[in-house]
Amino acid sequence: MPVEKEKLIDMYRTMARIRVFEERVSKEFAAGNIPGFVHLYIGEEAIATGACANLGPDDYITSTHRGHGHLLAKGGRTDLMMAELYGRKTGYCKGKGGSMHIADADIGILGANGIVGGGITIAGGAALSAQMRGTDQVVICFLGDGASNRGTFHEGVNLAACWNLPVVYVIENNMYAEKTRISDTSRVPNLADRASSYGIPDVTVDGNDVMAVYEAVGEAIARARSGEGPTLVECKTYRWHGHYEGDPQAYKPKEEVEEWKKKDPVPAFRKRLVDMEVLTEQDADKINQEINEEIERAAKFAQESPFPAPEETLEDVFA
Ligand SMILES: Cc1ncc(C[n+]2csc(CCOP(=O)(O)OP(=O)(O)O)c2C)c(N)n1
Ligand SMILES: [Mg+2]
Repeated sequence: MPVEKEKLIDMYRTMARIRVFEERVSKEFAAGNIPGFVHLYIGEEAIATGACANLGPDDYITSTHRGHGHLLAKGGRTDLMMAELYGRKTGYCKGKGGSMHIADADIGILGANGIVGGGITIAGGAALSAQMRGTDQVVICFLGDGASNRGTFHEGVNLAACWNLPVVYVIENNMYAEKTRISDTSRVPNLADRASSYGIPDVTVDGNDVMAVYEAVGEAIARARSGEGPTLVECKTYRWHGHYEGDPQAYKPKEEVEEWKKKDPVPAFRKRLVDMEVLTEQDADKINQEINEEIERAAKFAQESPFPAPEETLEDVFA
């Protein structure tokens, strides 16, 4: 089915927003303006964008420690996210959580997560709740190749399969878990092949092709919404930066990084939309300009916001 022009433009805007947001975070982190840890998604933008373009505001996602892209693609706000990264009171968690604790239940973001594989069982719970309430809501559970080796993956996917839960598992195979290559920790060439152990469908796609992700996840979501249960979608991609900002990355061959940079998903999608005459070069430049201004405003908002007061430290710790 042809995708509406507005939707395609929106997807480009989302990819550009993720890229510019994270480039700014990288710069501010290096300058010492952002405390704690940040794990950047640069190079993987097509996955969150293509997957979440299938969701409505009532649907859910669970995210990871590398979550900025997922949160932005589901409608998270750049100003509140930036303020949270800066540790400011105006941030999503009042500056007390940082990158890995950002959540916004009002728009179905069930949280970034510092526990690798932690979202898998949360996604199952949200999907079970949708099923019990008889809604047509679905859940996308984002996870890494490393997380797919965790016990929660087997438990969560198996139970979701048995109970036909409306969840789509999107494995972002960026080839590394911290410093370890997936080829050292898995003997299956496609992680999605593991779906056969659970009796659910699987698909492996080019994770740098936003339309391929959109279509594959779209089919999986249609199945989930109509009560046919979960699907395992594997998206092959690459993380351009270190595991965390500041990671010396001695374990990554330079040529490998250069090869993947040639497959940059953001300009590739821009070119595709220009070739399809969905956008002109001028339209695309204008979008980039608007996004640059938005991120500039978000950074300024964060920088000018106050830190939480020491006496607020224990507020909101228990719900
Ligand atoms: C349960 C658990 N084990 C280990 C860690 C430490 N850790 C943080 S990220 C990470 C690697 C995750 O790799 P992957 O799932 O492939 O995600 P990626 O970082 O590549 O996006 C590890 C081992 C953790 N946070 N939680
Ligand atoms: Mg990984």
